[in-house]
Amino acid sequence: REVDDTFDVSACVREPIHKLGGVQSYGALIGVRDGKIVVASENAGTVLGVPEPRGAVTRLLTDWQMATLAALADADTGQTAMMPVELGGVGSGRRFDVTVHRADGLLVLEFEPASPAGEFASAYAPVRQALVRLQRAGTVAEACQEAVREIRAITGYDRVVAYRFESADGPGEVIAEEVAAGWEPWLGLWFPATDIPPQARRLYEHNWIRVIADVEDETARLVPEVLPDTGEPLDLSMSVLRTVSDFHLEYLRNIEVTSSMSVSLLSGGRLWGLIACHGRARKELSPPVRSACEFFGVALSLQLASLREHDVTSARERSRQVIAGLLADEPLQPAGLKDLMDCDAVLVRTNGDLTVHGDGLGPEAAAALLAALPDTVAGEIWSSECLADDLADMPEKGPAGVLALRSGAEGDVVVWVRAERTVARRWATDPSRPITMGPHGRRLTPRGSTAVFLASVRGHSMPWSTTDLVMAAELGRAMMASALANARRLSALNA
Ligand code: BLA
Repeated sequence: REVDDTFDVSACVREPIHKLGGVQSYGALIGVRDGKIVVASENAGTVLGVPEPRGAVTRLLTDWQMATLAALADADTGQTAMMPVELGGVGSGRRFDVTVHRADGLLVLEFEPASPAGEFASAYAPVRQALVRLQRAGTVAEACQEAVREIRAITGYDRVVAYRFESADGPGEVIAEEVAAGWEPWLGLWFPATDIPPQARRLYEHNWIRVIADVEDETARLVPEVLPDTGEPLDLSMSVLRTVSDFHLEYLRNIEVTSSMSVSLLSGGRLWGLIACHGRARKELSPPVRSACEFFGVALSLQLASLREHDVTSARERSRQVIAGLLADEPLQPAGLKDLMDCDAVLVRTNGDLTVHGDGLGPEAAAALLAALPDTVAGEIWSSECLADDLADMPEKGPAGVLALRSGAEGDVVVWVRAERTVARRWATDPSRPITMGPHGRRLTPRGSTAVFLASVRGHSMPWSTTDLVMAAELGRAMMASALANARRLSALNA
């Protein structure tokens, strides 16, 4: 008898992963308001080595320590604030690394076993050297490769990959990897969008690092379960010990991973990708090493931004020369426009006349496509690599991608089109099938390389590159300038 083992992904998307009401049990959390402990993880007494921490926080920490921690929480450095602390009152002499932030009007303190003295310095030195190497990287791939090598060296995880999203909520590709011998290589593999639900992606834009020490850990629940004033569990968005979604734990078990860490890579405040790390054994990263990784993620994000900037500048320089040659011919030659970038056809409409140059698009289909494109102002470009997703009234048999430049007033337009891409992607799992139970639970496992699933990308063209977009924008600028110059010449003649 067939068992229906398919799984409803919408459950995932709705899960409030920032309010699961618990922390990983290797550390303890307390939340303080007006000097009183309002909430604590059930293991706080055990971890801190004191009787149930309730009531006044001064029984644990001195006023001076609390003031310093509060100042740290408010310092707004953009990174996790942490300091070594020796307990003052009961439990005097016990040492912890305390990470601090504010949430729901509470000062939230997270205690982890003190890291060995000097660990910060020893984690920081290699990071400084790695930053220099990172800055020398000339491409995104090189920078990511340097980053995964470095993060693996400072943490010792078995697998470290750089994972880049195709779009904010889309699937992604492993673009760099450092992996222990005997682990299956993931470089070049695509993973479906559902592997990381949208609310997790939003969370990772604010909290840049998460460590899962042990997938078999028993969560330490927060007491009380809900805060009296909000009626909801404490918001753990910025917590470092936050307990993890069961769905994700099952995913990790299915790929035979016990510990993990991921660091956000951001571009303009949006999640661009992740450095994802996996370990076969349990692993608690000490706060100094965790901070070093977080810092490295920020540095890599900045380097990626500067590389993109550099790509844009050099594309702009190259395009100016090509475009100057193109505009020397009057009127503009469609063949020349088509050669500007890799495409299947180009449509040009000037003064109401439509020319199609290239393959795969008849005059009627071309006119239907132009009618469906959104209105933009002259000089502006609009692009899509999946018209079926991006256009409300997508004509029946159109191309998959377009790059449109409104080249003047009166509906003048240049449109480059691309057909559906034929290059297949290598998926770690069949993206078109429903999610089913893996050996340990509800998740298809990304399996061995023999099981890699090749699928063409339905409805998508090859993406438009930065160079393509810059080329079109520069052309728009040059055409406007030359139109303006012509108009001036005409009015001078008429005068
Ligand atoms: C979280 N999923 C994650 C995270 C990663 C992935 C990196 C971040 C947490 C972490 O650091 O471990 C997925 N890991 C990957 C991918 C690669 C990798 C794609 O190494 C490829 C290189 N996951 C599912 C399904 C659901 C799901 C079907 O596959 C929903 C039912 C949920 N994934 C899910 C949730 C989280 C998550 C809820 C958030 C976990 C948390 O932060 O609490």
